[in-house]
Amino acid sequence: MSSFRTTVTRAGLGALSGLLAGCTALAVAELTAALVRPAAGPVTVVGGAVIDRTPAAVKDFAIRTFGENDKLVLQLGILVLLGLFAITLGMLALRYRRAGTAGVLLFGIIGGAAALSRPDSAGAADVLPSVAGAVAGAAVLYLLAGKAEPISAPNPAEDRRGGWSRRGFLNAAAATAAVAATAGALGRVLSGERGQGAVASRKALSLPDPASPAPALPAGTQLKVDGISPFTTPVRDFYRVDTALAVPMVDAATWRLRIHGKGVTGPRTHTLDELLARPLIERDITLTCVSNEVGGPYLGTARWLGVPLAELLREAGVRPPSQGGTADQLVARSVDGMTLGSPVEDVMDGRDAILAVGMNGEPLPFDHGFPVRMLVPGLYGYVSACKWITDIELTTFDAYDPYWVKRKWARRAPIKTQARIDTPKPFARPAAGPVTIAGVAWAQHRGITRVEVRIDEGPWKDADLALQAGVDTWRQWSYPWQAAPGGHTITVRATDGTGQVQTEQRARTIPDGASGWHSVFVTVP
Ligand SMILES: Nc1nc2c(c(=O)[nH]1)N[C@H]1C(S)=C(S)[C@@H](COP(=O)(O)O)O[C@H]1N2
Ligand SMILES: [Mo]
Repeated sequence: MSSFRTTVTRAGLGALSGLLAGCTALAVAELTAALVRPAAGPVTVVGGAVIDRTPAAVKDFAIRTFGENDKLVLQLGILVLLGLFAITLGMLALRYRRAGTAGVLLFGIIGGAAALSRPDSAGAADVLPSVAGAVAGAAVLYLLAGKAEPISAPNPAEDRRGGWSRRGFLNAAAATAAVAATAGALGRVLSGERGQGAVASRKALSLPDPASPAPALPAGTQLKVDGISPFTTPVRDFYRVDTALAVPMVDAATWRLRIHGKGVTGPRTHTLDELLARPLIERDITLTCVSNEVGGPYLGTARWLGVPLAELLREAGVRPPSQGGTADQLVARSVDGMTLGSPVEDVMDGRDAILAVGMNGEPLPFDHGFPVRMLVPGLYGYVSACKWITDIELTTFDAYDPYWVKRKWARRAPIKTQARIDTPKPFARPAAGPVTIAGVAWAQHRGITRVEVRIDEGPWKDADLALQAGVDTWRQWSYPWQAAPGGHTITVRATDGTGQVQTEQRARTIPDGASGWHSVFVTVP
């Protein structure tokens, strides 16, 4: 009985020691990261390494299942796993003090290796947080495991429960918890301060007026239908897709963009002020993610303000392949090491490829790439829309595969023609009688010329089209339906500016974007 209780108590002590050691390790690591390199926190680097090694299909599943919470789920998963390992090591340490302690150090090595494997790794400095954390965690575990040893000296009964010194252990545990909490809080404050410079630089930024403003949207671009996506997506509703576990906080004052590589006769480095001093253009452009399923949410339209990219390239001596240029791929690189490759021909063919500084009238939000991101109308985001851009290298498709291409996504990915039903929602129960079916259709840089709706297996009927703002944006549509009682399948398809009807052929998002018709099932009671 008593020996059973002793066993349980000792297991609990081990678990507690392990958890405290784990918390200390994490807190010290995050504090060190805040001091030397915020991007090298252990959860960030391990999470980043996991993201980079996740097979495309699993990543696709994660985006589908957890949506924009995918990163939160990953981070929580890492913390839970770490917690379980810490508990195990703690219990091990009570029996084998050295082995348990060494286990904690092993985690430091894993964290350090993960940090070094990051594309934006700055080398040795990135290893420091994990190593410092592991050493602190190991020390704590060694200490606590010692305190939880059975003590042999005779002692007053109140000081002994099941053979261990209760007071000694509890004091040490409390001290450890206090140290971990302080280190963690300090790390928080420091990394918060790090971002302050970037936040201040964004606040101080006043966007110049565009030399070429976007035309005012004609009233007919926006249909008056409840439940339809607004033509311009508010920033707070704009989808976000990226691999950044910690959103890069870039200070506009120190930001630079370098343009170099094959066929560049005059390599350049631009500051933000230099870009802002140039004539800016303002354009409505619909951005779409290649991970968007048929009917999915990963697209949005914003009014972007920025520098025409082709002009910058021409000034640097770049020519498109059709004019004898030797580079056919433009690789954009972000401050966090992401690489995205676009065809030079597309960027320079006269379309509004831009380095954007503004989104819907405000400086780019940090989530969407502050201070500067790239956009190329007509191409999926992963081959064009580099956020937090800092480097443009001219190269060839033969010579270099950017991040997603290394992971089996297509080298070239023009956006596929798609239509989406926004209302009614799937499994809605609209009353019999007039029901307005409505949504958006997109085929960026080709435009939308027709949208058709089909009820059940009936004939295709033309939907009413909103005015087309331009070939680079989506177009709203609506269809007046007389709903009869029963279950109905509503299907939609679009035709693009080249006369091509949207294919019925179902394709997965991998490797170059989903295709097929969107349909919604509703029940009319
Ligand atoms: N630096 C960086 N830029 C990036 C990405 C990224 O992971 N890192 N993701 C790309 C992808 S896949 C898309 S769809 C768009 C999404 O832009 P948004 O988050 O502003 O909507 O950004 C692109 N630019
Ligand atoms: Mo994307």
